[in-house]
Amino acid sequence: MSHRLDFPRGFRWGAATAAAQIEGAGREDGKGDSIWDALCRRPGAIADGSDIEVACDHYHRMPEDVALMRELGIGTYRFSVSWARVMPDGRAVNPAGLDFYSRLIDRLAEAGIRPWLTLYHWDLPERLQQAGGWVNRDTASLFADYAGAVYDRLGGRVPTWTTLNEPWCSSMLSYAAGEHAPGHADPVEAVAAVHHLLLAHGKAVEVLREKAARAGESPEIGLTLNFTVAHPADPSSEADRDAARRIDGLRNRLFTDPVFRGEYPEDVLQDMRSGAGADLARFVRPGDLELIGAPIDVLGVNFYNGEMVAGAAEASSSPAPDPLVRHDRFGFPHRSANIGSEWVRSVPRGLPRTDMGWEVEPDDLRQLLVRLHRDYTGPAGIPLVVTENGAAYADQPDAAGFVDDAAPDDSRTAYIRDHLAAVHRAIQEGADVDGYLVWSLLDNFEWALGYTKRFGIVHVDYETQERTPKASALWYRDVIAANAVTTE
Ligand code: PNW
Repeated sequence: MSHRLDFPRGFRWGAATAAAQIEGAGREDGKGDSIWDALCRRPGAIADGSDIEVACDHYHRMPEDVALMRELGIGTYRFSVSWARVMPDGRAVNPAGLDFYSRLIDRLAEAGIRPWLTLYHWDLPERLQQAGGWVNRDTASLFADYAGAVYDRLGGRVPTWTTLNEPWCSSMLSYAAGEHAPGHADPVEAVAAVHHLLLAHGKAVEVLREKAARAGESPEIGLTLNFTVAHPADPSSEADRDAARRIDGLRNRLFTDPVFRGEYPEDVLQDMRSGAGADLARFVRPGDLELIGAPIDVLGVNFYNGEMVAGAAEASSSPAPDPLVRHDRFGFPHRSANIGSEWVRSVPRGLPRTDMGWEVEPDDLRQLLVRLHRDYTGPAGIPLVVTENGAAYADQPDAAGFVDDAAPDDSRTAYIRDHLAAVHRAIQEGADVDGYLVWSLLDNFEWALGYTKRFGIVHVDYETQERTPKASALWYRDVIAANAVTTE
């Protein structure tokens, strides 16, 4: 029997992308290099040796992409602005860079699509990285200047603003794990980056609020975090429960506590300090936490997967001094992102996985949303919006062996459907969830994995740049039109 799950009236349906992953036009109209342009030039850094000079060529095909969204009934489009396009050296405004986003917003308005603007989706101007990047506290102030410059040009036409996308990734994967740009593997740099990113968020919120107030506007302002749900492998084992507490702390509470409570979680600071000598508190100055904890209007939730974790096996319970430093074939260091808890093991749950190797367990999303509402956003009276959720699956050939129009992609449709059902359950359980944006509109540059993973509901042929909606896109169009999901 099939069930129709109706979503609340006014529920926001949409799709998300990010500048570095789709735009291309790496050097056009005065754009400066970002740290991802630079990382792409480093041999071995990107799995398929690719770069982002062209990507999905969205910079030139934007009108076509907006028309496609309109056909799919997309109501909200979350995109990011490239700081290095707007400020090639991270400081001085390049009006031609802002022109592109101004045109995009005009097109969206014509198509009846609400823009949702993310200021930082990982593409720091390379010039600022040369001055230390997020390890340098000055970057937070420069980010506030950048936010102000974007508001000066686009404010009033953009109802929703996200300061940062996933600061966990731009600190831990970028400065501790060595995976994302700038590709460093130093836990002390990573904790500095955590604090300076959050400070940048706080300073940007302050600037945006000031500018909006002066213009008599009241946009929604928030940030987007990525979350995991950490389950102890054996709930009766103290070591496994401690492992789950540590991962929840590093991935979730390290960001939600300062933003919603104005304080860092002491247990997490202690884990990082004693386990890796990385003392985050050393970077905190008076007044910082007041800024970081200032009220926001919406929390963006990016969710892909949860995990089951276990403590160290007996023999290795006192970890070696530098536990997980690996060097890739080019000699670059990689390290665990779990600062001070490097020895925590991820234990497979025997669930199906996407092409990212990420386990599929939609109920983790229900648990996450209910918990965030209970512990953080409910008391603050603000809504949650799922700002990213989706899955990478390779193209499935049709019966004749061809990958062509509306290629069947049942796995992606099932992933989105089941996660939407989980969102629906969370709402029934009282979580205030106001929207869902699928990741991603288009197949695109999946960071260190290059073009090898396809997250799009729309297929991109990288030879011809032809866009073809996959079956999941057509299915999603019907969901949006019905404001409902039908499950088996
Ligand atoms: C997010 N992890 O990245 C980003 O916001 C997107 O730009 C990206 O394409 C998408 O998810 C898919 O990866 C993440 O290792 C990257 O846990 C890595 C992780 C989480 C999110």
